[in-house]
Amino acid sequence: MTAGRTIAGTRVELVQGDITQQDTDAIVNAANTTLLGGGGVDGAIHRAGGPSILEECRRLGGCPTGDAKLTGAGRLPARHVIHAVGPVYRDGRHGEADLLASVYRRSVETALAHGLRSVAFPSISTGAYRFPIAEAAAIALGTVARVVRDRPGALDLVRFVLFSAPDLAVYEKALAALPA
Ligand code: AR6
Repeated sequence: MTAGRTIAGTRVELVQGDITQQDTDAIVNAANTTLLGGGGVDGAIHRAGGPSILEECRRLGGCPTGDAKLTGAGRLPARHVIHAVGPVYRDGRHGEADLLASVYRRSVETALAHGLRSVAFPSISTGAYRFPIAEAAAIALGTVARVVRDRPGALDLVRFVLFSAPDLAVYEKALAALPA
């Protein structure tokens, strides 16, 4: 079963799965400031997408934390990859929440700037970067809801792709808690 809500004309969907298999206009990569690859989502995307993504990333000259940059998607079913750099979580007192909100907002804005209509996100910063997932889910969904309300109907679909059933359950709870 797919959980979801429609917010200002945009379907916000939660699924358990693999981000590399999504056929949305763009998938979002949980990247680092070098944009030169890594483990987790980043490793999976470069492995499945092939070398053209890294070739494009090399020309981008990195990306600051809280921001996002777009490339093609190589052999992936998606058309584009939005490389988004979430914060490393230290203790919650180093601007982590603002930076996580920023990375979701900038990712959606990047999709809109390129005329894209559907985007799939992983749970940014909650793996290697250790952001506590309940707080991260509330920030992710709250930020996306705000951005789509500001641009009603500009996007058809925002899908969150959670790797595990427990992570999906956390996002379902956060989605249900969003104000109408
Ligand atoms: N599809 C969907 N979700 C996945 C997948 C997948 N194929 N693989 C892992 N996850 P992480 P971060 C989940 O570590 O915390 C890299 O080295 C995973 O279980 O990928 O933002 C980068 O280069 C977790 O819930 O991203 C950076 O250096 C979530 O995706 C650093 O890790 C995010 O985990 C970024 O760390």
